[in-house]
Amino acid sequence: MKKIIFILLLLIVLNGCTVNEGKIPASTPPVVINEKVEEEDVVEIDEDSVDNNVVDNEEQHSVINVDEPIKSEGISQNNEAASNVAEDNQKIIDENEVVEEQSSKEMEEEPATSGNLLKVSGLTENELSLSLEELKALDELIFEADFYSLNSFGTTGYTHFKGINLWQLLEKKALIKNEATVVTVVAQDGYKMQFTVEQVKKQDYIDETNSEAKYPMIVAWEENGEEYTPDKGAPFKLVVGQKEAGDTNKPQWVSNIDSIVVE
Ligand SMILES: Nc1nc2c(c(=O)[nH]1)N[C@H]1C(S)=C(S)[C@@H](COP(=O)(O)O)O[C@H]1N2
Ligand SMILES: [Mo]
Repeated sequence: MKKIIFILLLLIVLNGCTVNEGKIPASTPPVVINEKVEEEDVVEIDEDSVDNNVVDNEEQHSVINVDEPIKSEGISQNNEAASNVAEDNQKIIDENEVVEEQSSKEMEEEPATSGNLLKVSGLTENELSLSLEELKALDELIFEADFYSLNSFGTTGYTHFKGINLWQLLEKKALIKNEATVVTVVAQDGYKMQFTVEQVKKQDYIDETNSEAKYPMIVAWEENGEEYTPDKGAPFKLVVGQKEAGDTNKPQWVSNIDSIVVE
């Protein structure tokens, strides 16, 4: 009988031990780490990460991705884990590249938004670099009207613009030279439209829906009663009517003009 009780006790103790062996010691933070493995989709977690008791998600992320590639150089028995780590690391590098591109773009755009000057250069007696306020002060050159637009998809519309007569700006303020033949309007995003001097000189662009309309090319700073705000780029838009009925004039409207180059 004693023997039977002893065997029973022994079985209970042994059974208890197997259960306990399956458990992770209470001193480690198993729940967090195990969840972490699923969340991060990391195939392998090494002992170091557990021992470090890294609990914070962000920190652990960086511990796994930054430290592991260095460690994996010495671990040859698990190529899959190493390549996973390498992939993960590549992801981090790519993300950093994107961040760097964004920040350098911001840096490029910063002077533009703080400067936002309309430049006129090339074959002129007077190179111009005008702020919005300076442009608005050229009262006698201001033109305002509803412009009809047609784009390449056939979309039409009317937009009220207020701005400066471009030919008069070139003739009276920039003092364009006689030998000039081409005017290129360049936007901050690199978009540009090229015109002959004759095209810029023309003061009777049409609206195919309104036989009375006659428009010059203008550099507008106000659209439908609202001024462009400098935080959205240089507040100058080239606006031009149609040469003839069916002329798709909208693509010629250059937003955020940076400079006008005369050649
Ligand atoms: N700076 C700049 N201006 C631009 C463009 C551009 O990409 N960049 N696209 C042009 C084209 S193709 C069209 S149809 C119109 C579109 O004007 P919206 O953006 O006001 O519709 O802007 C024109 N002006
Ligand atoms: Mo367009």
